[in-house]
Amino acid sequence: MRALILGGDGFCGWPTSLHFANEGYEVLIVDNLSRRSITDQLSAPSLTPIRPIERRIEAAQNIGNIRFEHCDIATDTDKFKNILAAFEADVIVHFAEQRSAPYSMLNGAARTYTVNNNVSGTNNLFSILVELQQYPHIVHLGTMGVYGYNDDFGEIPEGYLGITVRKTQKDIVIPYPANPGSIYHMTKCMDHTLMQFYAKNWGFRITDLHQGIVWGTDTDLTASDEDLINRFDYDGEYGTVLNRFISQSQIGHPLTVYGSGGQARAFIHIQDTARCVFLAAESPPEAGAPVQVFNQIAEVHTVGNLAALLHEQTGALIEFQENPRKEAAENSLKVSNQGLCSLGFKPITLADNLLSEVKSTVGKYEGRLNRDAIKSKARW
Ligand code: NAD
Ligand code: USQ
Repeated sequence: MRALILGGDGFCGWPTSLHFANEGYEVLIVDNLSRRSITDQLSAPSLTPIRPIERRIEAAQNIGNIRFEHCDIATDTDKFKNILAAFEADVIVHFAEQRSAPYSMLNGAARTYTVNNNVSGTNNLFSILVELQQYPHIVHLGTMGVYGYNDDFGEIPEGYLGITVRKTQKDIVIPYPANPGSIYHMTKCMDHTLMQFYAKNWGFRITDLHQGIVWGTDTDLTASDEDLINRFDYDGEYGTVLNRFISQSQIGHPLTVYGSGGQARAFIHIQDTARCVFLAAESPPEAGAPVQVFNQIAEVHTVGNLAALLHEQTGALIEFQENPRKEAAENSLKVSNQGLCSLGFKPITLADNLLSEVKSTVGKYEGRLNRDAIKSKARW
C-alpha cells in the first residue's frame, strides 16, 4: 500500500509518516518546508532541534520505506501533478496547510496567504486527481473550530446534524453549521464544502478529521532516534495552549491565560493523532457517499483548568491576560468521538501522566527558547 503524506515534515505529519511506514506502507512525503521558514521569520524555530529533512529521511529508513519530494501543492501544480501521477497513492493524507489561527489574523498578507495556500492546495489536489482519473481515499485534517465551540445543538456530532424542518415537519440531516473563529478556521470550512462537492460530483472517498488541539511532542517512533525528533512550538503564533503552558512552567514564565480561562476546548495527544489518522485511512467511506467526518479528540478541558493543573504540579504562577482574540469568554463543550472509538481508538488523556514526559523534553532544550517570542503579536 502507498501513502502520500502532504505536509509530512510538520508537527502532526512527521510522526504520522513514520507510523504509516512502520505499518508497512510505502510512504512519500510532499512538503514545501514553508513551516520551517515561517517560524524562522518569527524568530521562533522549533524548540526541539529538528533535523534537516534529508537527515530525517535517512534516519527513517530504519523504520520503513519513506521518501521526500519538495513541492508547493498550492502553487506548483505541474510538479504536483507529476508526483501524483507517478506515485499512484492508495491513500493521501492532507496536512499541508497554514495552521495557526493567530498567524492567519496578523495582517492582510497573512490572511491572503492563509486563504490562498489552504484552499488552493486542497482544490489542486482534487482537481489534479480528476484529471488523472485517480480516486485514492483522501484523509483531510480539519479542525474542531469549524463547529465553533458551544453546546447550542447539544453534544457536537460528527459533521452532520439531524433536524426537523419547522415548515414541513420533515426530519433531515444537514452538514453541521459552520462557525469559524479565525481566517484559518474559515479555510477549513471552505475545504469541507469543496470536498463535499468533489465527493458528490466525482464519487471521491473522503474522510475529514475534525481534530482538537494537539499536545505533546514525541511518539514512540520519533523518540527512538534523535534524528527523528518531532518539532515543538511554544511561541505566540504557533505554540498551542497546553504546550505553551508546559514550556512556560519549565522556564519560570507565568502561564499566559487569555481572559478568564473559561474557554473549553478539545485536546488530543500527538501519539493519538498518528494512530487515529491511520485508523481513519484504513476505513474509507463508500464511493459516492458524503464526506465521512470523525471528531479526532480525546478529552475536553478549559484553559483555566489546564493552567490550574500545571500550577498544582509545578508551582507555576498564573497570569490572566487581556484576551487578544475575539472568542466567548467561557463556553461549555461536549464532543462525540464515537467514530474513531468504534474503529479501536483508546484515547490517551492527561490522567495518563504524559505531562512530565513532555516537560522533560522541553527541559532538555530550554536553552533554545526565545522568551521574546512567547507573546502573541496577533489581535482580533
Ligand atoms: P505544521 O505547520 O507543523 O505542518 C504543516 C506542514 O505542511 C508543514 O510542514 C508545512 O511546511 C507544510 N505545508 C504548508 N503549506 C504547504 C503547501 N502549500 N505545500 C506543501 N506543503 C505545505 O502543522 P501541524 O500542527 O502538523 O498541522 C497539520 C494539519 O493538522 C493542519 O492542516 C492543521 O490545520 C491540522 N490540525 C492541527 C492541530 C494542532 O494542534 N497542531 C489541530 C487540529 C488540526
Ligand atoms: N490560549 C490561552 N493562552 C495562550 C494561548 C491560547 O489562554 O497562551 C487560549 C486561546 O485563547 C483559545 C485556546 O487557548 O481559547 C486555544 O488556543 P490555541 O492557540 O491552543 O488553539 P487554536 O488557535 O484554536 O488552534 C489550534 C491549532 C489549529 C487547530 C486548533 C484545533 O493551532 O491548527 O485547528 O487548535 S481547535 O482549537 O479545536 O479548533
